[in-house]
Amino acid sequence: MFETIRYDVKDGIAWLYLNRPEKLNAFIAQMNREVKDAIKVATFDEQVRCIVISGEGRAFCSGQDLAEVDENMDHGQVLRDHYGPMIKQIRQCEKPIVAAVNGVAAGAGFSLALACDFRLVSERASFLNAFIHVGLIPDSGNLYYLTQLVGQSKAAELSILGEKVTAADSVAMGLANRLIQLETWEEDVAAFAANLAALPTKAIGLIKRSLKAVAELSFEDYLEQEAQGQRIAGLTNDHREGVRAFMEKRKPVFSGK
Ligand code: LHQ
Repeated sequence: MFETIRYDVKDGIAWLYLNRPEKLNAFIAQMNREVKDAIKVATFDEQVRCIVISGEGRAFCSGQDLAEVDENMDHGQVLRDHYGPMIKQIRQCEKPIVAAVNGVAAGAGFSLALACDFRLVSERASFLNAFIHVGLIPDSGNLYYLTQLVGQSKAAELSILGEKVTAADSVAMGLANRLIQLETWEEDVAAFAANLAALPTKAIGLIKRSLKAVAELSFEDYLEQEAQGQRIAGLTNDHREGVRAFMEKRKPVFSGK
């Protein structure tokens, strides 16, 4: 079904691996399209309660494949046609999405990691806003997310100086959530994803909706959006199960419904 990515679903988790390791998983249009399509499939697959994006080989993603860039390319149109739809598909998804950053995330690869809800970094990971080194500006939603995560000043520094951020520094500056040792990388990522897949999936989606609303709505409208979200959450089986489990002094078992 896919050629530039690997996509598998197991135990409620959709695993999406960027799969052009010889190019450090650089994007070509087909890969933009396949990531978008896989996220769409995962969004509508009732079995899926968490999505993990990672890279085959030593890199997460090195951004646009520069071998595909020539003077005939309209970079704006490439964003409208390929990168924008991919990032929007990720933003529309109400399931938790984890970027398991196994190596360097550069250019639009950095943007892809930023669009996810969580960034787990291995000791080998790094982030690089590489755009400046090829005379471009951060794209694919990069600065929208980056400024929210690290603030204007740090976002300016990372984008204009284009210096590499190490895994440890990325956690310290709030860019990444957890640093994971190499020896336990696979099992710790799997455990993080399994935990997410066992939480109340509908409530997670509604939290994601509220987090987006913070940036988009006035306070009045936000409070109304929050009330609508809580109304929906209050009608879920998982809410009932959570309350019942608390009263019965046992661990809840959430179904995602
Ligand atoms: C690559 C790439 C790559 C091709 C490594 N392309 N081959 C949107 C709209 C329209 C147009 C333009 O772009 C965009 C968005 C963007 O993403 S612009 C930014 C594009 N990305 C970059 O500028 C990053 C370029 N890559 C690098 O700076 C380095 O390769 C990093 C820092 C990612 C990794 O460095 P190293 O670990 O030292 O690896 P390397 O440089 O030796 O790369 C290994 C191979 O992968 C090498 O090929 P080779 O045949 O010599 O082994 C590279 O040429 C190839 N590669 N990134 N983006």
